Amino acid sequence: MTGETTHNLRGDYAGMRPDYTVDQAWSAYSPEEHALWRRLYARQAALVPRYACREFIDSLAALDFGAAIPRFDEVNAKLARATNWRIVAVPGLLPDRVFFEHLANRRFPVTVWLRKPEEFDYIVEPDVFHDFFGHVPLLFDPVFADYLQAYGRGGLKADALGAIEMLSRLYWYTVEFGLIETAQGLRAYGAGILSSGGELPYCIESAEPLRIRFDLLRIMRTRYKIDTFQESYFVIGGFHELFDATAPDFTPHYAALAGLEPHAPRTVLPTDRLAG
Ligand code: HBI
Ligand code: FE
Repeated sequence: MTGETTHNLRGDYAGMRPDYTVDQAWSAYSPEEHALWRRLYARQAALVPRYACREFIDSLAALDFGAAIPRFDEVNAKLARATNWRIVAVPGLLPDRVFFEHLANRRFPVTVWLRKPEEFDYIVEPDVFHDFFGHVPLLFDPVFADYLQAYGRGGLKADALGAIEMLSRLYWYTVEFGLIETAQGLRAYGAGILSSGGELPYCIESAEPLRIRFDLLRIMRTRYKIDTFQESYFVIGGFHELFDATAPDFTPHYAALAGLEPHAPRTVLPTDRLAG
């Protein structure tokens, strides 16, 4: 979301603080919402052992938040000890700059509202299930946690250089829809996949999508679609690869890509190394 407005979004932005955070009114969640949370959790938890990366599986097992919508302050006590991150409650999608500012300070924004039962299979905007189930477990992995903070810092610089669109592709093809090569084969680490009932098996088993080895410039030049399963996935060998690739300053990358036509999501380039 690169627009600066938060209009026509679902969340209640009225009472938020200047940094866009709100309180998680945990007692306001209804029994029906906790029941929907349990159904969403049960569906994904059944898929995770076969399709998620080891770091996600281990962290999910240690957290144990399947019985009800989690209390953010309870998880924050554990998260602070693990990687000095914490989650902050927000009304929903944030303007890019605000979002980057939180990540740069090891704060992950988690939406407070839960989808409706009829959105069980698909939701457009991230809700508390997408944000919490999809993103929070990997905040407990030290390398991934450092990558995310580096991403946030990079985002603030990208904002100043007008390069946010290229950087949001990196977020999309790693943090949201990334795949990782493991000894057991391809696994998912992207939150958009891990929180999706259909895309989690699809991204590993389907012959449809392209699976391309991670290539930073290639990713920053590749468009993505937000309302279908991905047509291309990018594959890393480990979280260190993400962290190392994004350590150097991106200014030369932005200069190299400036003015070049972005690739459509389904493009295959002669330089692509296909994986899996
Ligand atoms: N806001 N709350 C929230 N969560 C996100 O994942 C998010 C966002 N704003 C912008 C955004 N993601 C992406 O455009 C990033 O690439 C910046
Ligand atoms: Fe997300």
